[in-house]
Amino acid sequence: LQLDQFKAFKHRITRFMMVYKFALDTMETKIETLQEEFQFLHEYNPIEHTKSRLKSPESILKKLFRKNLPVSLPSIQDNIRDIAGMRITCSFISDIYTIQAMLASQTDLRIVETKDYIKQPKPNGYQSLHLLVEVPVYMSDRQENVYVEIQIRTIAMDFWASLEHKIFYKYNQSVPAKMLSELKAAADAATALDQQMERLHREIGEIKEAQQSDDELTLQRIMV
Ligand code: 0O2
Repeated sequence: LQLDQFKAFKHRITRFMMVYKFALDTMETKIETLQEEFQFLHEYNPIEHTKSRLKSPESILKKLFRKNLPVSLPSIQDNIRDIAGMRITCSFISDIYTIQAMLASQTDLRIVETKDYIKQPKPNGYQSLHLLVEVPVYMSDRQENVYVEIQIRTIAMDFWASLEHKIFYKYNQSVPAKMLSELKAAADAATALDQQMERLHREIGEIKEAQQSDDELTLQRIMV
């Protein structure tokens, strides 16, 4: 490869990846806005934390090879849909669906695919809600619709997935059977914990609501 050819290639790749970074920036701003407004309206924040990442060129190439796909920018654009990825960790299961509904109502976002591994966990116990969204990105000379993969999960689901991922790679992807069944049991324990927390959350909400209507009644009596 000549130096000027290499420079041109690097320029193309950088510009290609830039679009995904802008799509992630757009999604981050959207989530921050939702979070702030939700906090203001309901005095409660449904999001514990968010994390965004761009897939490394090495991982992109590995995925192309694994799936036997052509190595070219159009092929990457069409086939690798998780170049831009965002993970949203929520406090409670219901928060996950609240976020999903809020995103679904945004007219400039298109939800291309939904994989609900909470209603139907993977056989190993993995749980998360995956949304593939198409985000418009406005460049100096054109508009591009860019895929962003959003994974929404609770703290317990995230805890499980992070450790499972580490174990999976530690054992070079062939985890001993005993460990697999222990991981599945740990996923069930995480589900039980999430369900218990959800019940507590609902009860606290009901108490808060009753308290609020009591306060409103008292205020009305004072005003009369
Ligand atoms: P990374 O490093 O997190 O990006 P795809 O391979 O994406 O074309 P697939 O497998 O149908 O197709 O996608 P799916 O089911 O939406 O899952 C993709 C991502 O979900 C994975 O990305 C993981 O982040 C996460 N995930 C899915 N299954 C599991 C699991 O069993 N354990 C854990 N810990 N995470 C999981 P990548 O590309 O594998 O990796």
